[in-house]
Amino acid sequence: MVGLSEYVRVFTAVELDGELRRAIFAEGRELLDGLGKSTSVSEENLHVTLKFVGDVHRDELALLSESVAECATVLRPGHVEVHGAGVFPDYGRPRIVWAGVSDPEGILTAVFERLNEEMTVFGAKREHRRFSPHVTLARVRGRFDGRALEERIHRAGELWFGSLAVDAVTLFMSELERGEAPRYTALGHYGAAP
Ligand code: 3AM
Repeated sequence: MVGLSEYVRVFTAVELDGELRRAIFAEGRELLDGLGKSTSVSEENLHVTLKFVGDVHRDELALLSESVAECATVLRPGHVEVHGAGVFPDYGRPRIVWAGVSDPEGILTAVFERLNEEMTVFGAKREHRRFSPHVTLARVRGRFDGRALEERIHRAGELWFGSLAVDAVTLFMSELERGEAPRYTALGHYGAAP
């Protein structure tokens, strides 16, 4: 059983195309340059999380995939816009630096709401906060000048990254290795009902 755990850490997300990832990553580097301790999400790992599920037993993966597929049937294919940047929870003590995702038609929110209900069957915590779609650029780790970041974001004006075609939900496995970037592997893609 070397390296094989019975449990896998999984989450659902919308993938970004390569061009968007490149643009977002490059801008993120500029925004964060010299501001202090943060860990940037690698270019290949950039995504829009829908619902974090957590550790699920391998034996449950087939059922979980079916459930994600069922949730994805509420997806109305369309576009969302990736623009702007900000932090969670606030510039005074930022923890997450993000690129914004606007979803005026609520296509991501609709799927999130289904997943938020259905994933509780697999041990996920129901999220009570309003869903705020975003692309995490970096996690702040220590001394970091949040006010300087606020100023930079303000000065940058309206950062525009691009339009994202949403037509599927991806179930990702996340493998965490101490001191290394998490490794995300797509276990399945689930599209809208035809
Ligand atoms: O893409 P973002 O950064 O919004 O923060 C984690 C990341 O979201 C989140 O799941 C995504 C993939 O790792 N995440 C990790 N642990 C979590 C937890 N215990 C979590 N979200 C909620 N609860």
